[in-house]
Amino acid sequence: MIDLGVMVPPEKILDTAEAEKVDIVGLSGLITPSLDQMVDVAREMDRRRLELPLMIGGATTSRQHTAVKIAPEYENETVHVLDASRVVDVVAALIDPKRRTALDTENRELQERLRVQHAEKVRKPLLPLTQARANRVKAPSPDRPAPPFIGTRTVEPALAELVPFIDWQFFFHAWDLKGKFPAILEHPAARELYDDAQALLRVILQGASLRPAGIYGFWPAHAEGDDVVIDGTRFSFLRQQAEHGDGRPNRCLADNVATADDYMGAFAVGIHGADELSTRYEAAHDDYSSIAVKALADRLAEAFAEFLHQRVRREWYAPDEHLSDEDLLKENFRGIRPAFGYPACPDHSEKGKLFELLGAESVGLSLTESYAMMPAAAVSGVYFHHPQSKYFSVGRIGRDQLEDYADRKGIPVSEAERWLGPNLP
Ligand code: B12
Repeated sequence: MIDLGVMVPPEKILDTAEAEKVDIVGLSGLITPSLDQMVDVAREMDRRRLELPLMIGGATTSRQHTAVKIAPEYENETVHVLDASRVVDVVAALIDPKRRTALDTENRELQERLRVQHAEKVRKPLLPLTQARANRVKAPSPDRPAPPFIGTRTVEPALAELVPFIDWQFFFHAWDLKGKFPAILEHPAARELYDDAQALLRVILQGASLRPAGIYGFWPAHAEGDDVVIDGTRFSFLRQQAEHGDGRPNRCLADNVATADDYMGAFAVGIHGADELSTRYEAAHDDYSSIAVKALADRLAEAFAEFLHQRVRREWYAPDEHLSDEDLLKENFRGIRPAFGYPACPDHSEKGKLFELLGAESVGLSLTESYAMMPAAAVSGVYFHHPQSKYFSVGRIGRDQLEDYADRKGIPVSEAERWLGPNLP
């Protein structure tokens, strides 16, 4: 297997595939912008008349997306592989001429069914944007607590402070072990992994080889339609347009902020040093620790976001908040911290404004041109204090909202289409 790494341009992937005479090309996508690039790779494979199967995987991909958007661009096998444990079987089939034909037939039938299903879903009418807006969440927050300060502050906790906030359940996901923590530890493989991770964590804590650094802030804010305006920065949000038919509102994150005299917060946190440490283990031929370091750094980044959210709630509006670990994990507290890219605010490109507002570079965080954050173990987002604020999925939006959104952001509709791909038919 030739691992080309992350954020590799299509030309390099395909030039390597041709030069090395590989049997199969595999693409992995973590966040939405990579989905479009997968379509580009498929198109380019078609243009080059390659005959290699194309395999698609990664957290942000799906069978539907592969069937509807990627497979139609490439004449040969385009297979979505749900998880890595299936990959050996799929590859074995793809390099065996007889099994390859059978797999291809089955895969094409499946993808055709998925396209039909998709077409049916898309036919379901949406509410016009004006009507969706009229069905907004109308209850304003009973109070608009003043934040502890206006502007930004850096935050550099000791690693040990973040450890209690680690949600171990997701750590096991990285190894495809699914189950609730701590019950999952009854599984011998999970127990072994957990013990190894604890040992590695001790080494990391002693050597201080990973370094947390973040920045957060609060500003006076007000909502203007589906935008929230802060200090000259306009964050544009999207509104659900599905016709729920059961009295539920059509949610938009901007509804959490009042039209005057309110506040909003923001944050960006990262764990530095994971790539360096992981490369050192790799050089010592210890792939297991190399992967474990990255998985731990990811958990610590998420733990950092939880740690900071708790501090923010206590500083801002819940000084007496003391939650059990369970309530903390279940998020039984006031306020949310949605991150751009999550289903409630799917446009990754809003991170550009967020980083500028926060001055996130000052703590060593940066954005790639497709708005992935560096270092990889990083989380950023906004804070809402509204007691009824909650996470939701925007889902499919109509052409009217797409055009309105592009207009609000001052970008061409074609560009908005690119960022909102998964929310469009
Ligand atoms: C861990 C995680 C993180 C970690 C690590 C991220 C990283 N750099 O790797 C942290 C906490 C840092 C993080 C941050 C963010 N995340 Co995140 N994260 C996840 C999470 C929970 C799991 C992803 C994961 O690593 N799983 C473990 C790996 C091994 O699984 P996997 O990627 O699915 O891959 C498996 C299969 O797909 C398959 N596979 C993968 N690739 C390939 C390739 C081939 C060829 C084949 C055959 C198979 C295959 O094999 C793997 C094993 O079975 C997902 C949600 C979820 N449950 O999937 C969100 C998720 C990926 N994150 C998301 C988002 C939005 C973000 C942020 C942008 C949020 C933010 N604004 O801060 C940032 C971005 C970070 C950055 N650097 O830019 C969204 C992406 C949505 C989207 N459509 O874009 C998700 C889907 C959550 C959600 N539902 O909204 N995240």
